[in-house]
Amino acid sequence: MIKSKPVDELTTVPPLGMDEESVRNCFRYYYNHTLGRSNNCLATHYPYKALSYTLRDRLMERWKKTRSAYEDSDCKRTYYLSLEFLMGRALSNCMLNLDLNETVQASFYKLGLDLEEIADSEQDAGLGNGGLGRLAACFLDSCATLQLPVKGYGLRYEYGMFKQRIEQGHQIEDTDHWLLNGNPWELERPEYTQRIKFGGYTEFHKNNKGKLTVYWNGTRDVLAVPYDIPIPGFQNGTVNTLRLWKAAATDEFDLDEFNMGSYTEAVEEKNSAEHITMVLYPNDSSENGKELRLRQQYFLASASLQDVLREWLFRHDDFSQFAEKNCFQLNDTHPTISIAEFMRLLIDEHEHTWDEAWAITSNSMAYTNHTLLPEALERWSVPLFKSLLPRLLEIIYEINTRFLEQVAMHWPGDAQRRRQMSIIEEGSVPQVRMAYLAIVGSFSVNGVAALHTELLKQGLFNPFYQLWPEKFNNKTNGVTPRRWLAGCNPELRQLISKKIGEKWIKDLSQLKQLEKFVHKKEFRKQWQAIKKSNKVRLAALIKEQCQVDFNTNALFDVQVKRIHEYKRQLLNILHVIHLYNRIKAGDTKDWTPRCVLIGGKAAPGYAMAKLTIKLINNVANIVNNDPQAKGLLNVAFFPNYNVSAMEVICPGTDLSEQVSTAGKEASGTGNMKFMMNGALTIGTLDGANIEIREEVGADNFFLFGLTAEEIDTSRPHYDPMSIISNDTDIANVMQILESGYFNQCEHKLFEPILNSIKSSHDMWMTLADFRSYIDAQEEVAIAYQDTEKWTTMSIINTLSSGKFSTDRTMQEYNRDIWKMKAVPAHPVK
Ligand code: 26Q
Repeated sequence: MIKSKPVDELTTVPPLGMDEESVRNCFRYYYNHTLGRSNNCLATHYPYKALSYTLRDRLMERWKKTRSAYEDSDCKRTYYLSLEFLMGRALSNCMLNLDLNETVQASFYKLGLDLEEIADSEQDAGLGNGGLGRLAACFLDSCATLQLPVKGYGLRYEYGMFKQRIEQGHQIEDTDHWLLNGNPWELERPEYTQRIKFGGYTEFHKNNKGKLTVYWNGTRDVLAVPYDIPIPGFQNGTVNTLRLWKAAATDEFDLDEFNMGSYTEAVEEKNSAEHITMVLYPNDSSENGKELRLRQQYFLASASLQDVLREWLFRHDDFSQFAEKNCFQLNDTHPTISIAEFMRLLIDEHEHTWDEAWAITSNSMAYTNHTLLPEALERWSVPLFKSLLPRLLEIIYEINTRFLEQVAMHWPGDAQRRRQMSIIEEGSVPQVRMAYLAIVGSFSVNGVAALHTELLKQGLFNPFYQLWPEKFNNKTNGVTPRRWLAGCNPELRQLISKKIGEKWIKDLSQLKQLEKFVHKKEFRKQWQAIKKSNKVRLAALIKEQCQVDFNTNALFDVQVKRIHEYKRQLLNILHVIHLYNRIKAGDTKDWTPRCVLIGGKAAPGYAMAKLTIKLINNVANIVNNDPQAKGLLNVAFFPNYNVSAMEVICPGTDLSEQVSTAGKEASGTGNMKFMMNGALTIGTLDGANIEIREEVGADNFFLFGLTAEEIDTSRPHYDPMSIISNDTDIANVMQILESGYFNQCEHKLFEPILNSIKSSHDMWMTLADFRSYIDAQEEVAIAYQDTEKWTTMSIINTLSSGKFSTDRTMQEYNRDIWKMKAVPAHPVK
């Protein structure tokens, strides 16, 4: 930290002005007075905290004005229920949205503090695995910017996504204790604590009016304490809320144990209550069936629904208008237990009949699906459900019985249909199929890209589509242009704004206006200079994180995302090996120097994904240390890929790798961040790649590989061994891998990978696309040599990325599903 001047003491509360002096005084007050730091304190943490408080104060009044505007207008609201919100850092985002960037910069200059270093010391809020969690964060940003009354509900995990280290090429997981030094962005709200039931049994009694009433007794209860996080819109006075629940023990002891003298054992029970929000599950692509995960899901659902009902009843006498005025958007099946919980609350606690409760529930729930992988569809064992949530299981059975009557009416006499569509899957251990519960209990079911929605309708959920075609709709994902262009690429922001003004930040379709400048010499030069400068920044980060030198004149070829077989990081590394073979064979005429960056976390229990990381690291090690490859090819594995890393990576990327097996990636959103920042895509016709290619034009996209349909039709005859024997490049890649060249002291280490590539049952059909991939990469290499052509393509990528703003996505959700009116915040005096 550069600190040439002391931070003068200030002990009176300064005004909340947005000018430089007020901001500086407020910072001084917090730094010296509230935090009690002296001038010679060197840690970046305290200035970070003092600045955060300074900004938070300025959010606070806007937060209240937003809340009162929503209350006064009695507007319709939406609740985004999600087990994940991958928020990343808050501070610089807050400065951007309050338009305080330059002001704070000026204050810090006067104080002699380094703003960048201080902003960099903020921990990422890593409360998500990947795409689905980051999407939730981008959605909140867009809703605040569009002034839509949307509140996020999630869990306040004590430990977020694990931190990844690489040791001898292997992934090592460290815990992410992100709250250790406190979180200046959260506001505890103990007055809204909710009580959540677990376990116990149900009893049926007639109440005094002769009505049959269900009591859920003998439960072990846990408290849910809310923490609110402000979500500022872009320079519009709106501040929405993300409410995260923390689990806390009730003050009740197990009195028997207590009286028997087992004081500590009785207190220990507190521990198990608080475990519920201890840790985020780090697997993002397979169901895991663990009891604690079901506890988390129910805890979120019950706390959030009770909270919404409490607020509703504060202002309304009954539920007659509830579904008109409220909508719950379920982020995948993870919060789907909400459907049964809402039924329970309405029937057992608010005395509604089944039919009334069902009308309210099924008209207020909407479900978003994020995966086509059958192994990722959540199922819970009936016995587990029964022991943990006995009342909810009864309700699910009743929902299913009534639903199957509908199926029987639609397909009379078709027992197979009923079995196929049943929410309860029969078997030795019967299972609750959460996706089916979500479809049955929601008025809207959406996929996250055009192809994905089509595949849901024609494949996975086809029987449901036949029954209720009107429920199904597509909502192509997006990313917020605030964080993913204006925030992470300030130089490009400035250049764009100089040409077309600042309006594009709130209306990304305006980037089209850059068309006028595509062929302007000066503009192109600046475009190139900015890409270069972002590559320099990225290269420095790679040097620091990976100890690998990336030459900024080379093509920066990047694949960052969770490590999974379907995403085919293997295909990428096989191509690297192919390039290396060419170098070794002296086949380097007209070579395009290339630096390949791969990053991402593997689920801790996913052996193949972890072995892929090891292979990438081993190949990197050999290639980077081979003098023959020097200046031609470099490879690095980026450790602990997260939101903040992406903010440096995407602006410095030339080539974005989106190479999943067609039909497997629901949408992808990294692809959109790269495109916005002027990277070109090499990709398959999968997920949102298809729409990216449509927007940018086939000439500005490097396409390869089989289509989803071709994958399906060729799967039965897939013969990787014959592909190997008929293609010498591929044979050479397999040969060097099998020779143990990349695992010289680690005999047979990569055997599982080699076997899966060579297997005719390889689910991901890696070799089916390898030749086409090599050829497309060769086209990339040639295109990159023509700097002028590449620059044109890069500009066209950015100016065509308007569709992929979450502002557009949110407007579509609102138009088709939520049907809310925008509500401007009351002005701040
Ligand atoms: C399930 C059961 C138990 C524990 C964890 C999970 C779990 C957690 C996270 C399952 C899945 C996820 C996350 C999935 C995800 O991120 N999917 C991605 O969603 C993006 C946003 O729609 C898409 O762009 C990606 O294509 C999709 O893979």
